[in-house]
Amino acid sequence: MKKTTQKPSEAKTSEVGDKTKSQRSLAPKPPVVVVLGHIDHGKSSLLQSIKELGVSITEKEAGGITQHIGAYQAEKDGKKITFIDTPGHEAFSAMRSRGAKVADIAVLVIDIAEGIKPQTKEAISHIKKAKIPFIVALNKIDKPDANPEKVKGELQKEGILVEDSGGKIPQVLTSAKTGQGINELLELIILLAEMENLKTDIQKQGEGVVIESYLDTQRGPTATLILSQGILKAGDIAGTLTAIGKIKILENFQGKTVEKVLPAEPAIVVGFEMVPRVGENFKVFSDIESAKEHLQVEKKVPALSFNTETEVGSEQRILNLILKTDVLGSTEAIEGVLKNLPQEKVILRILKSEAGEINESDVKLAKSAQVSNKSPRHPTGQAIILGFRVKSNPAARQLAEREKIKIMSFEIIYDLVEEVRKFMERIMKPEVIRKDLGKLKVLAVFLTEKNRQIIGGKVIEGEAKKGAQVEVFREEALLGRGKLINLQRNKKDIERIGKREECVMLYERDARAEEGDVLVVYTEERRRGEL
Ligand SMILES: Nc1nc2c(ncn2[C@@H]2O[C@H](COP(=O)(O)OP(=O)(O)OP(=O)(O)O)[C@@H](O)[C@H]2O)c(=O)[nH]1
Ligand SMILES: [Mg+2]
Repeated sequence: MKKTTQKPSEAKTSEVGDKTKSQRSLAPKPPVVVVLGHIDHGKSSLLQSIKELGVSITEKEAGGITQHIGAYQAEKDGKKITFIDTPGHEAFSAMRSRGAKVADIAVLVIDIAEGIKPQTKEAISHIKKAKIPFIVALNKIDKPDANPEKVKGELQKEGILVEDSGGKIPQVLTSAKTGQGINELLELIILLAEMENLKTDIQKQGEGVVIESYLDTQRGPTATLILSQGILKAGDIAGTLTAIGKIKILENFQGKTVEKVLPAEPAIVVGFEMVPRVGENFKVFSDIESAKEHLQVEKKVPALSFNTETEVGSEQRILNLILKTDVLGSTEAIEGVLKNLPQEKVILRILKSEAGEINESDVKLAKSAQVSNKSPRHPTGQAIILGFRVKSNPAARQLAEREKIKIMSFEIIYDLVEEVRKFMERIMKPEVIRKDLGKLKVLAVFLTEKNRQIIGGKVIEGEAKKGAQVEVFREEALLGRGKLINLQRNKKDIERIGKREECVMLYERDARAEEGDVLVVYTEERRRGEL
């Protein structure tokens, strides 16, 4: 790898301006490495193969799909590296972008048999925006159809010249399956980190980013933080723009209680009074008052829910949703995909979306939405509760059963979105397709009851069919509509009758037909619409 890969090192170290004061406390900082790439290209598997470094990195994932940012620390030859695993599913763009923002270095993982895919391109743009150096890992080199040259060509089209093609971006051929290239990848990361000369000031006020957060039912608001400078200790007061609190529990990424964490060490923190938002910066404050001030001064945070006040057209229906997820990152990702579902015919209205298990108040909210929203435009008042990787507590389940509120739980984001789509289609107004069959002239009316008539008629155009709809016209004017309940010819029931034939009809109607009227016969087919 050539030295030119380097970018100015100050950009990622803490502060440049007050060097003289802080130079003495500058300490080397382990690199934070974000692993990015298209879904299933092997990001988590690569991290899994790094576990020889003494750390088990991947947890069990639903369907083998990463739906979280996972932060882990590994060690190679006594040097620490922090890895951030990101999901490759298209829904998690925000997580990928955030991952790139907090990292010093990126690893772009590409399945060498598949080549560049949409989320590979997206990852490239996040890396470029974050202006961080990166390494291309051409993964799955063990596959028989691996074609490094083709992928390098594709990379070139994206403006990425790897070293093998005479460029400056280091690349490595890897296989998470055989372990090939893993050591080389780690060495490249360490080399790149050394060239970056990553330094941090640990005497400064602790500062960093919230990379994940959720509400733990037992422990309360819980967040995963990564420090960029300073030290974070148990008992410290920490604050973001939306949440403050005293750190009651401080754990490392393995869930072990620790006294303090240093920059680049992922920390799990319990003690915030509210769940902080993912992606927010946090700071350590000397006292709760200054943390509160920070909270009040910059409290401009965009609301999470959407479509709460949408204008509803008469042809549109509404589906009310309550979304409960494991972590706020998931909430954000799911809202993102739901927003992208076509909503011309059915509007999604998210009444509430938050991290935490499904409880009774969610069911009550769903119930009240059903009752208060019932209207011709919203005939069912439908409100459903969607759980993503969370449980519903027993009381909530019982109440939901009693109140007939649907709770659905999912482990995989695709499944959730598909189910919502199906639900939307189910409550959509069906499309009515009219097919004109023919015309009949009324020759005689034999019997007239309250809303039925027995009529004799002749087909003057097309045909008529038992069960078909009719419109009654008198001198071009539409009088009303009805239905052909029965058809008879020569006193025998028949199914249909053709042109110029005569028949006797049992007609059920809202308009009384007379001799000389014309009946237009048609059928209506109701089709479940598509979004
Ligand atoms: N043959 C082969 N298969 C691999 C390799 N790396 C990963 N896989 C397989 O590819 C599939 C996806 O791997 P993951 O590690 O879950 O991919 P990912 O990029 O983390 O996927 P997301 O997190 O969902 O974006 C799994 O079935 C792995 O076993 C490799 O080097 N060689
Ligand atoms: Mg993964």
